[in-house]
Amino acid sequence: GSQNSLIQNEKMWKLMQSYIKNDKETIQQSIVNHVEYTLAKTRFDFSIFHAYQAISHSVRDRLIEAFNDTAQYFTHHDCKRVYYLSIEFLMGRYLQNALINLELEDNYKEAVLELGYNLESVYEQEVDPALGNGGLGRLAACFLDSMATLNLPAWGYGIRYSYGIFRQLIKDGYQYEVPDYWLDNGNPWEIERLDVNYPIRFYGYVRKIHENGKEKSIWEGGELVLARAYDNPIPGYDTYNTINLRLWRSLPAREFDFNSFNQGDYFKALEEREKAEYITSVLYPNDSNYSGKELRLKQQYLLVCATIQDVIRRFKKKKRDWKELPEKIAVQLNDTHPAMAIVELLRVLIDHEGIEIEFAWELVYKSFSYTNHTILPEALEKWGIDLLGNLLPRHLEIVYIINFIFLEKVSKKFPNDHHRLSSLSIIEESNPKKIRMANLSIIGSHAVNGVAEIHSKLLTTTLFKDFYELRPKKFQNKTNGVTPRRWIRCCNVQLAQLYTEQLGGDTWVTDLTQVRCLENMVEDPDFQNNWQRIKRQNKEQLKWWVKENCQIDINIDSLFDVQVKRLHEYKRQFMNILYVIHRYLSIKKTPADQRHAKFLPRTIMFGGKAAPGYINAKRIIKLICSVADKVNTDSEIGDLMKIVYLPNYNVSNAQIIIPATELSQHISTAGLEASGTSNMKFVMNGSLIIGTMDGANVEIAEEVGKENMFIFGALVDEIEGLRNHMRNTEPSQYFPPELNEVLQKIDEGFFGAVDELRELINTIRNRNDYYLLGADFKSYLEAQKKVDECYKNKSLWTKMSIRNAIRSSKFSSDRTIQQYADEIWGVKAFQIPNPSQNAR
Ligand code: CGF
Repeated sequence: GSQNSLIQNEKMWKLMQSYIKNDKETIQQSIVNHVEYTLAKTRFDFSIFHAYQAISHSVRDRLIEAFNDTAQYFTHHDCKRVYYLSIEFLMGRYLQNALINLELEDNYKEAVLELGYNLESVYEQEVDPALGNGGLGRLAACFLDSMATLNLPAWGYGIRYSYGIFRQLIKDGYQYEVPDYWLDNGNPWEIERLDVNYPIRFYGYVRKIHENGKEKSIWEGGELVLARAYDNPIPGYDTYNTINLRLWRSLPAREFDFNSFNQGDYFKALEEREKAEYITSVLYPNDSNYSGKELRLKQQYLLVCATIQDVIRRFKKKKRDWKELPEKIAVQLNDTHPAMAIVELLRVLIDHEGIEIEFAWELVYKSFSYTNHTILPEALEKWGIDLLGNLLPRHLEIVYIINFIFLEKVSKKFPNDHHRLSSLSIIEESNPKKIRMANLSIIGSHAVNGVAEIHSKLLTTTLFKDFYELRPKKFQNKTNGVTPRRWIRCCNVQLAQLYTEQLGGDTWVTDLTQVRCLENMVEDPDFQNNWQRIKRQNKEQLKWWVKENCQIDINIDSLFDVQVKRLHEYKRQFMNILYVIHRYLSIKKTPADQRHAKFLPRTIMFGGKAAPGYINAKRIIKLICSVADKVNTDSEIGDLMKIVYLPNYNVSNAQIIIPATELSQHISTAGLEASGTSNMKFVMNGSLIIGTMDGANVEIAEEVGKENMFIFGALVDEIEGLRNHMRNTEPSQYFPPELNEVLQKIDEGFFGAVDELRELINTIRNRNDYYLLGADFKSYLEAQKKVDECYKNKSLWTKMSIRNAIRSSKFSSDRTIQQYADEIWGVKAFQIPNPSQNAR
């Protein structure tokens, strides 16, 4: 209502209440207005990129209307809100997604065409905002799309890095990392909030004072910086609701230190201020790997501190009792990176609001929940107490208090169980001592979840076993999901059309279970033909992409076999390329006139970034590229086999790669891939999976049927036994002969780069094959054989492909988010009424 409106002028208020129209002429006029007045361009200085900018600004205007209305609606209804805290959001391009979610793509296509532009080419102008490393950040992005679509009163909070994940160049088989200054040409999708700035303190000391017979802690001194808000509207699909991703950027604090400016060294004093901007300047390029750098901790604390201030300000807008806090907020920690929020909220409640610690702790505990994404030891965050105590002295004190209270309770339940106490403690008694962020997250949360059944099970039986025994009900599973908007509707337009035609409408986009109804079409020859036609067109598109970006001609009739994901030893790209070498050697051994009868043509594509400091991952890239060089130039092989390293794998090229894939590889050592999410995207787009019983593959098998996948390899319960066997056996005996032969070839220098490739193969020889390539190789070969057999039978393959896609509805992030909302957050949907016929 307008009762509290700060806008007193009737006329202005009335004008603000009208909406932009979406007819062709109005759209065209708004684009041209932006060309003239936002970009100040003339006809002599105009490119398609400027067209992209103007179009985006006109879409943004429409987003902002919905965004403002949604925010007001939530406030008006005083809804319980979800805050999704994540150090990464891997959003991908906005324009197409925004138009599709706003249901304006057709209008814009037509409007823009008349102005001389093809909308698809305009899409290509956008930089891919890549503020994340891989699965974890992309999951956060899919979740935002689902939260908006499900009308949940939710906001994401993250960091506005000036440099996203590096751009990967491949030269002479090596990865080069180029800084990704993605803001070079501005960013039409964000709204800078000049008036939303929060002070953030680092370092300093804690002073104790006594007030009314009580001790009080005051954290002061040190350095202050500001965190400024940048809002990124997130439209839901088939709803007017538009939520927000609020990203923080660090800036120098306004109140500067007169003293230092007075010392005469004006430039030195300015330099100090520049340092503040550095905090949010770059995303750490590690996936599933922890880096204990002070700057990283500063990033985490900046995110947490600004967010908690924002959350509390919103809570306090209305006069109410603190006990209502957990009824009004649910804070989800996407992994442990934002876990300091637990301590920060507690600190604010006790030090600033004067709340007793027991009560404050109850409020915190009920408000927070934590998602774990990995059991890899190298990924678990542990901050040295020196580093933490220096940067955040009051927080370290509070961690000790939390730990003390917690361990006291534990020792009452388990007296004299020192082993248990030390495993549950937040403090690791190493030298130097460390703060275990996972323990802090579990203790400070009322719910803890893993990201796939098998992973959640492993958490309660291994990594968090002792916590589970303490409070079994706290532990849940929330199998990951991906948004069908971006991963079907946007990236596979033809498949989306086929679904819409067959199902007589497009409501499947928000209810993916509907595509299951197509089960009765699996045997239909027309449907199969359509299916094949779509796959072929998508393959055609990827073929052009490869030609353009890799200068390699690939055979459209070959099987497109793809492994794209971060480079990591546990993901076993290494095993894949070793198999490829085996296949190559087998072809070479076959007499030339029999080769085509015996081998099916395959194009094997790899893609993914290696963390800049991860030497073995980089060696794997080198091996892949060396083998590619050899094979692709071998005239005896021709188009029986091509190997491609797809450079700079990111969200926008994933949108081309995934719909074109026929076989995708998800072949991690069992127990090590928490879930995987690209496996879901591939299946949704009709790719078959060759994979191990790991992560979400297990549940994919349950849904689509094992007979429609190529499952191989050791099961998670067999891993320990196999490792022992491996350690006690000579590699030459334990490796199958096919593998020995391949390793021998590399060792001989057949693929060049012999020194570094020897280093690489030594990581699995000498009884240290930790990821068990040797143990799984044989069954991998067999699975590959089955792939070839199935692919020979085109109709069989097509049917399997259809079954994969139409049985994948469980893996929509709408299902995942509904479960979070019901089982962890306790929040309801609030759908804002569509304001007018005009608006849509
Ligand atoms: O999170 C991951 C991915 N690497 O970002 N983990 N982390 N940390 C897991 O390894 C994936 O298996 C998982 O799908 C993803 C999102 O939960």
